[in-house]
Amino acid sequence: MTGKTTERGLCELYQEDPERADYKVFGRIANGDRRGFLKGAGLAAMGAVVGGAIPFQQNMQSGLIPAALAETPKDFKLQGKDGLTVLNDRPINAETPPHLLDDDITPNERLFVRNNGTVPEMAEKMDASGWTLTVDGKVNTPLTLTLDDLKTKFKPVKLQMQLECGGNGRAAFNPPAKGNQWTLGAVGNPEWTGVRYADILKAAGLKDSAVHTGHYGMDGHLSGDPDKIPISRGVPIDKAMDPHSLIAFEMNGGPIPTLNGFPVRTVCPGWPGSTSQKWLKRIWVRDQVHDGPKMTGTSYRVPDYNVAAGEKVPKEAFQIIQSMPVKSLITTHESGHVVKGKSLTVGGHAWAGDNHVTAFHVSIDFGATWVTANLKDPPNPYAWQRWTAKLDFPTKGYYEIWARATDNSGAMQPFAINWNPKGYLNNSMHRIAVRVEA
Ligand SMILES: Nc1nc2c(c(=O)[nH]1)N[C@H]1C(S)=C(S)[C@@H](COP(=O)(O)O)O[C@H]1N2
Ligand SMILES: [Mo]
Repeated sequence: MTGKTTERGLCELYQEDPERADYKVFGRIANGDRRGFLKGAGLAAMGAVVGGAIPFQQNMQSGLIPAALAETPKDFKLQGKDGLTVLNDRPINAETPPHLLDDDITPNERLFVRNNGTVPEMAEKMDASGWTLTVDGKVNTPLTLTLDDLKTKFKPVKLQMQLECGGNGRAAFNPPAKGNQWTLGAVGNPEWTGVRYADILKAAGLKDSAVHTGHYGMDGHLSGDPDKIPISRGVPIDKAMDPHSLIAFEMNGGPIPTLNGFPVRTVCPGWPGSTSQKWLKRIWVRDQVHDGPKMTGTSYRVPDYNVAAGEKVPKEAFQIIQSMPVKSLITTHESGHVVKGKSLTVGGHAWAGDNHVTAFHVSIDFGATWVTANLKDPPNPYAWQRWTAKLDFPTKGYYEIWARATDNSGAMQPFAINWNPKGYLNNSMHRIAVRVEA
C-alpha cells in the first residue's frame, strides 16, 4: 500500500516466515498473542499436516492458506464453557470451535461469550431478587416490572433463534481490523423463552414520537467508573415490534447462564448480537436513533458503498448494521478428519439474518463443482437450519470441503471477504480440510 512492498505468495510467505504469514491472513488476537500456526515449521510441516497429495491442487488459489492450517490457539478455560477458545479474559470473550456447534440447539456451555464490560454481581450470584426492568421514555405509561411480572402478566413464547456477533470472522480481515479476533464461533442457536418485546412496548403504550429503543444492562465499565456504561445499543421500533424479538428470561429451559445475561436479556434475532442486550435493566424508548455507547461513530457500522481492502472511509459513510448476512458452518467434522473409504456425510447449520436459507451447496474441488445438499426448514423463523450432504471422493488425498448457503433474496456466501474497516459481517464460506485414505 505505501512504500515499496514485495508481493509474495502466501504459501511462500508461510515457508519463510510463518508468523508474519499468519498475521497477514488472520491478524492479531486481542491479547496480542498470535502464535504462528506453523511456528518454526514451514511448508515441510504443511505436507505432513495435510498428508501429501492434494488432488485438486490446480484449483487452489494462491493466497489461500489450506484450511488444515487455519486453527486457533486454545489456551485458557472458562467455567461452564467447556471447549471454548478464550480470546480475552478482561472483558471475557470466548468462541466455540465449529465442530462443537453441531447440536441443533446450542447447549449452555457451548454458547459463545462476548462481554464489553464486567459481569454484574447479580448474574454471578444467579439471584434475581431485587431485579426490575424499567420501560420509560416515549411511552404513555412507564413500567417497572419484576421477573415475576414478566413471567405471569405476559404470554410466554419459546423460540430457537441464532445469535451471532457482528464481528464474527474478523480474524480473517487483511489488513487486520481492531477488535476481538473472532474466527468462526461467535454464533449459536439456543432456545429462548421470554415474552414478546412488542407485548412489553404495547403495555407501556408507545407515543407517536417513538422511533427507536435504547437498551441498558447491569454490567460495569472496565474502568470501574460507575458513571460509565460499556455498551448500550437498541433497535428501530419496527424490529422491537417483530413477534420474534424477545425479552428473554430463559435459555434452553433454565435460567440464562451468568455470562449470557442472567436474569433477562433482549433477543433481537438476525441482527448483530450487540442488539441483544444482556443483564437488561432498562428499555428507554427514544424519539431519535439511540446514541448510547457503541451505537455511534463507526461501531457496528459498515460503509454504504464497497471499499477496497485497507481503504480509508469517511465517517459519514458508515451505516448501522441491521440484518446479518447469509452464513453457515460445517459442524459434523473438523479440519484434519481422516476419511476411511471414499465417501463422507457432512453437515452443519445455515442461517441468514432476517432472511432464511433456501439452498445449500458443497464443493470438494476448491469450488470447481458443487453438490446440492439436503436442507431442512427452520423449526421457526430465525432458527438456524440443518444441512447435510453425502460426498464421494474420486481418489485418496487431501481435500477441502467448502460449504455455501444461499438465502431467499438470492444472496450467496462469497468465497472472499468483503473488507470493511471495522471487520464486520464476514460471511465467507466455511472450509475444512480432510484426508481421504481410500
Ligand atoms: N449488557 C451487555 N449486553 C451485551 C454485551 C455486553 O457487553 N453487555 N455484548 C453484546 C454483544 S457485542 C454480543 S455479540 C452479544 C453476545 O451474547 P453472548 O455473550 O450471550 O453470546 O451480547 C451483546 N449484549
Ligand atoms: Mo458482538
